[in-house]
Amino acid sequence: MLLPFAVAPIALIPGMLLLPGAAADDLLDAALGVAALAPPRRMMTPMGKPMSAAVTNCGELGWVSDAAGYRYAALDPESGLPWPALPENLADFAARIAAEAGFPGFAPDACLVNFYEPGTKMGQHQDRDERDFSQPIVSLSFGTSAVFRIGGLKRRDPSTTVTLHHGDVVVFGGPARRVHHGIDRILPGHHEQLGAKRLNLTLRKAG
Ligand code: MD3
Ligand code: FE
Repeated sequence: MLLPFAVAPIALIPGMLLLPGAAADDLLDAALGVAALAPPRRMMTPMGKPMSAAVTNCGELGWVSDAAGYRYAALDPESGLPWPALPENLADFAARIAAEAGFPGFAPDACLVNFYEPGTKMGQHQDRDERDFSQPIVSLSFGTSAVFRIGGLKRRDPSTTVTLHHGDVVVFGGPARRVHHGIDRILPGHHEQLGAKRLNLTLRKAG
């Protein structure tokens, strides 16, 4: 049997496990393949403002935002086509990491891909468009580093920050699944494939 974790996991808050550098570059390559098929775009918030991050998706379902609200959709509204398939290495990696974190049987059907330029951020929010909050979310970060803010279940709860680096993986489950969170700042830096950008993947069971 393989060792449970290749790197020592760090419990950030109950239910939130950071695995520094656990994601290898083949997972980044898979994400860039998805972006080549379904180009990242800045979606409109229901309030009519463009989101800061450019997003795309792969898998059976993709997260979309427009004047009608936030939801998961089987078709890319830009092309009218199904989202690209969820690459097998990403699905397998997320399932393995989730199982090791105490969530056996995680079978992601959606992967949201966020691209951040320097100077962009993502405001504090909860992820609540998924059907079953007993299912975790697995996040992979690539490229330049970012200041990730972790709050609590209520918007006004105290928050802390942690910097996420290239290859870092975070599992959000159990009591951490519904906490407020956001990206305060993208740090300056350079990556061979991504330049100054940061790429974040979140693997989810949405449907
Ligand atoms: C905590 N993305 O896509 S990943 C998002 O770096 C999102 O692009 C950020 O928040 C990013 O919704 C943060 C970390 C993350 C993702 C999902 C969570 C943290 C979470 C769901 C529940 C709790
Ligand atoms: Fe989120």
